[in-house]
Amino acid sequence: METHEEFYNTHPPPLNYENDITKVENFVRCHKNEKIVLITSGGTTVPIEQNTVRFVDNFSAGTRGSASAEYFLDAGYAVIFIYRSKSLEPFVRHFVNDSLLDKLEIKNNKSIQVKEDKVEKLLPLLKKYKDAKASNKFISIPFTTLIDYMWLLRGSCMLLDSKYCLIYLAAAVSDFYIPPSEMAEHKLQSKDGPPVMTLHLVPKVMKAVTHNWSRQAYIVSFKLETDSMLLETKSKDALHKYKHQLVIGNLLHSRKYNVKLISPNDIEDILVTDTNKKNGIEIEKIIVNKIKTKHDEFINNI
Ligand code: PAZ
Repeated sequence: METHEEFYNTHPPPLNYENDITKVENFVRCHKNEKIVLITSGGTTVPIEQNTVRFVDNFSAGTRGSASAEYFLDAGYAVIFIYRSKSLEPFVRHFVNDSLLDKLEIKNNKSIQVKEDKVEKLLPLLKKYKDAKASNKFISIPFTTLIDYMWLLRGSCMLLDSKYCLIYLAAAVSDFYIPPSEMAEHKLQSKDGPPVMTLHLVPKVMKAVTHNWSRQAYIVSFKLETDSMLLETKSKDALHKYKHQLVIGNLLHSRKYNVKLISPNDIEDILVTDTNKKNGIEIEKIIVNKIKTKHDEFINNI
């Protein structure tokens, strides 16, 4: 398998990379010696043509990452949100299922206002969002392809090498890709018959995060499985291999109400109860509160 160094040597950065990384650099400078979290969120695309019409994708909606971003802001963190373009974003996520236009009304044929019954939900979210932006506590940077993600991850992690930094790897990143040099240049044509292509393994960068790029930071990664029999073993293996401070194991179908927090000396099962659900408590709130405590202990070297 290709090493991560080989990967970066053979795949140039995306066009907007310099701009994006400068944005992260300025943000980190502004929050020196404050707690900062880098959140990755959503899936990655794997194009199958250079002029991309089609790509391989995955299920991730970005709920975990976008909800967690809101709770990290509540917990006092400055948040860098790196997300798959068009996946869920903090604050906006609360409105994706209902139309924005249905929340507005026209006043005197001249101006627009939010309908009275929608204000109760919209106002606190808008306030939190505006506060986060006004205090420069939140930036977001979109990516689309696996290669975009790989560059953003490395560039950002290299700027986050302090014990005050938390890296929260919630994105669902493809394990396979097609190098651009092996892709068809133009849209594949069905008249040419079923396409034959070889997917390559993406180099494992989880280890590089801890060992090369952000050695001082507190690192949390997620492990997704579909077979409950594998979850604990695979999460422990990941913890052992990558030496992250915490691995959070989750299963595809129960990920919204059950996760396992796996640290070197402890396994904690988190289950959102029916009462929690009724009160609108999301699992990310519980996860973020637990991580905040662990990160504080890490900073204070307890
Ligand atoms: O984005 P989402 O809320 O639909 O799903 C979250 C998740 C399952 C992608 C995340 O919790 C996770 O496990 N991410 C890592 C996946 C992996 O590479 O194993």
